[in-house]
Amino acid sequence: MHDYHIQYTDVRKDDHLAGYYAWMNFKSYRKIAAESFKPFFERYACTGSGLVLGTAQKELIRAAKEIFDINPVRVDTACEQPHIRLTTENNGEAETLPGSFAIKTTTGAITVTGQDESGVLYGVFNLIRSIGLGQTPEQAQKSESSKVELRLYHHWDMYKSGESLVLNTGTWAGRSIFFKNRELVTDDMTQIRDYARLLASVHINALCLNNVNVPIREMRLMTEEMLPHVARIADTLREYGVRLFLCIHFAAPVVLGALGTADPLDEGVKKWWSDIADTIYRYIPDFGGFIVKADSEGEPGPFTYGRDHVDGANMLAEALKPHGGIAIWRCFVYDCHMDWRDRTRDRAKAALECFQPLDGKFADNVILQTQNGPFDFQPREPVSTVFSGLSKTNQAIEFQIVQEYTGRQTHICYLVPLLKEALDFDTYSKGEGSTVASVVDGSLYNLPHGGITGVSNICDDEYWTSHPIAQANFYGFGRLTWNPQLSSEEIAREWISLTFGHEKKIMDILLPFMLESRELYEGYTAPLGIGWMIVPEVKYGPDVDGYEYTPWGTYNYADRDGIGVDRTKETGAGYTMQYNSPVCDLYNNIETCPDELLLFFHHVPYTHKLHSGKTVIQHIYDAHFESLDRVVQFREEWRSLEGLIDPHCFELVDKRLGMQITDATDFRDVVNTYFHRFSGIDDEKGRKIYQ
Ligand code: GCV
Repeated sequence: MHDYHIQYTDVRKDDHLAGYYAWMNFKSYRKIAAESFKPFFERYACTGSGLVLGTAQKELIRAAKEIFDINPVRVDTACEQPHIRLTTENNGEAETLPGSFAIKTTTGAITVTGQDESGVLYGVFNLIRSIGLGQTPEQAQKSESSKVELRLYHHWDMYKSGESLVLNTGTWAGRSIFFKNRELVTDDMTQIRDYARLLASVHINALCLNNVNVPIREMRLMTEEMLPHVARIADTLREYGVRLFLCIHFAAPVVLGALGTADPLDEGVKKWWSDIADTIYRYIPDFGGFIVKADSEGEPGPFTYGRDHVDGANMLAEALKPHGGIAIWRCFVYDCHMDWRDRTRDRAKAALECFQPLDGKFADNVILQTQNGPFDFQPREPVSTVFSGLSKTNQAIEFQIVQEYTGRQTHICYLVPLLKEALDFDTYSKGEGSTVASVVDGSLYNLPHGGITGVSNICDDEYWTSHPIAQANFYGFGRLTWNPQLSSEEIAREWISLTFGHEKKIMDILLPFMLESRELYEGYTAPLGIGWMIVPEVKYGPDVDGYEYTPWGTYNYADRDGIGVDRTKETGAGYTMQYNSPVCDLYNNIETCPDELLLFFHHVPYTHKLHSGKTVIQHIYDAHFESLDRVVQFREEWRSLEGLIDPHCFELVDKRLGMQITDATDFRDVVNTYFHRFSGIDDEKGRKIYQ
């Protein structure tokens, strides 16, 4: 059997190629930089002081040197010669939301005004990005702010990272940058600082260090034993305005504290957590807070003590409150011991059923964090109904940027279109226009907190993300957290230009493929919203029945006549009814249900006609053949870029495309043969389907 475990890339720290600096390789901007910027970069002035403002100056100086070969001189603000002026004195130039900035160009100065120090840093990064995009000082002018308060990248990293990367033992991207040789990094912070720089460049302002599943060693991150080390990481992130969060284990008072209980209403337990919070804030004064996976997939939670999620979350929130911290409570709560024989129960319904009755009861420093879809980061899922069903609780959306289920950093799968679909989705909670973006930024219901979080795809390799093109997912995630209105194409264009330069041929070849790539991955893996046709545990490689008779609740119910899960009101599990009108009817009605989600909501015969005009079975065959063919074609196109792309990157991508083709061929043949055997229906185009 093919080995579907993670394929590492080399770690070549000696060789700081463009890959390491990613889209922030200022030297590569030289070719395109407008000369008219040069006089401004001769001098700079800065009003105010502080750690992050210091970073903003360093980045400005670095850009001057690396792009223009200039060592800028510091001047005072009265300077009459051209200069760049950084200031936190915001007299209406910038908005007032944290991180807001404005860039204004006059003949004498380019002024970067920040509402706060982070605002100045973001403004500087925007100014430099404009240079990398070939804009002029006039075109660089802008004023930006973000309604999304929490923009968090979540490292599902563990001590065991790099040892054995199967379920729950590491990051799905590769080796951790924080835990090396089974220890937390405590000495040289260079790589972490370089990483913080990338985070801030796309305005991510928070990072969680450890996996949501928290074994005992990770539990100790919040204790005196480990906090001095954790604080060093927090100190480094702080230079770039990034706050640190930690995942906690709900039963820590029992495991670490030797209390007999972790009951959230027990006074001893409350005090234990409050002491923990006090200790953390002594080491990390701007600590962001806790992220909690409770009563989920075997992780303990309040249910053990007959309490509910409100009791659990509010107890932690109370401990954090005096310090300004937040408790992020995950809604990934479902029964993972389901019986495939029992069709009355549906995992998709679990999160809303669990949390809707609790709406309005959470403390105001609790955020409920829900995955974009009701299952678990499949290449295609409808948007979770939790965003449609709560109105009195702070909410965040959780995306998976690491490609656990979308090609394991081996396939090119540009995820921004998937993210956009979820953020743009109209919940109709307050009538038309009630988008998920407006739910999670708190604006729809005027709630104090909200956020967009992503499971990080960062690992310890020369490109940070194993696959060089997967950097676009990191970049795109950050750009969208700051501004959910940006388009997938806009973001891809920026990333390609900043990473590969301005050669038209690169854009012409790479851009269309990136924009198609998620649908291609979907095309040769699982059809029409069904998901889960993968090898369990490794979550990669074809296995149509891999999850079919498991307790995970992730079934396709394929038989000789048809496929799909009936989630309708009339004859199925009724998940469609968790959506607001008119979405519930759209999905419930087989006539109006969009093709790409048909099998998520309906069980249909293989001969059912899609809106596309194809039958379901023909769609399955076509999608598997054509998606693979497109990847093969793209590899040829990529090869025509030789000489235009850094040779090492060129080869690495080429090699990974080879792996993508091999694995997509496996998917094509296994999935097509499976359904051909079941349905007995031939491909109308007569292509090879193995028997
Ligand atoms: C970190 C799924 C994933 C796990 C993940 C879990 C979660 O089960 O496979 O890797 O755990 O979801 O999101 O909590």
